[in-house]
Amino acid sequence: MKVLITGAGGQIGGDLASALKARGDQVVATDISSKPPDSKADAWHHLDVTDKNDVFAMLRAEKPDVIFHLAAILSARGEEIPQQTYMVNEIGTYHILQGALEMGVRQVMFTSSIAAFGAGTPDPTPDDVALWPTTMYGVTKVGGELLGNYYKNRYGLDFRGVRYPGLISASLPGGGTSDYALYMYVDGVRLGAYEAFCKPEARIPLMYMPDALRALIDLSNAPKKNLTRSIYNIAAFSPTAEDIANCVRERIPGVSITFRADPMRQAILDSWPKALDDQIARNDWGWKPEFNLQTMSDDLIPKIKKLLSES
Ligand code: VAH
Repeated sequence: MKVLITGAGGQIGGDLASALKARGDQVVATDISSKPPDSKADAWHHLDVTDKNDVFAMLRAEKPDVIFHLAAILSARGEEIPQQTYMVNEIGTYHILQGALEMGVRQVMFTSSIAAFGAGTPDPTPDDVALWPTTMYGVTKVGGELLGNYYKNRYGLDFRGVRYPGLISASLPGGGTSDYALYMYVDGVRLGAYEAFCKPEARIPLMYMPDALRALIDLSNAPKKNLTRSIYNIAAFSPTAEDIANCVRERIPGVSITFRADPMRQAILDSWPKALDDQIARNDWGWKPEFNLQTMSDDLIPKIKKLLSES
């Protein structure tokens, strides 16, 4: 099967390309950035999703069976450039959906986020609550969910997606508010110290990248008749920032992890759910995480050491 990834240069994209290659797909990676040296994709093309002609020409030329649409500016960076974030995230998603429809792409996979939720949701937060995000990133994720669902209901496009927690992987952080968690590991290894931009008690849903990739691929493969909705909550664990710091301290002797909350980013974290109810994903397509905070930490730290030794 031929798959096309947008935003392939981001945190998810590189690992997703490797996972799709491993299952035998032909992988066309696209991004506004240049191909990373370790990319496993079969092809890499420059693609600006805000340029409709660019998107349509790419889809016409490549004719993918499935698009994994990852291209987005994340929450914290998005608050610095909200108008550009709208163009990339919202208008870019419209171009992908309309292009998929016109070029006969079989399926579009969409990566939404816990950022689609606003403050005051139930704990744990179910799939269907009022969505009042406080970030432009969150607004565009809600918009993408609703637009994709429209294309599914109006035109029959096979549109599916997950609401990702904060994702943690052996990669360098990229403008996300959930990156305080990843920085604890990366700077803990790199510098032996990290001052987190959140409070010790900050708590949001988090997930290890191998679980995140498996969720997206399993949902893509799930029989359509089993699915009761387009977009699904998926969850793994919801530790406090202090819990994560203790995990790192147990594994990196002498590491210093301290806290100095940045009001803007702490406010974003406070607006997100503390935990998700993902029972519908478990019922519809058998979702179940395999990593918890401890097993993730055991697997992640050696991978970060290898990543930093090679950079
Ligand atoms: C962000 N990593 O921080 C992303 C994610 C749940 C947060 O969507 O913006």
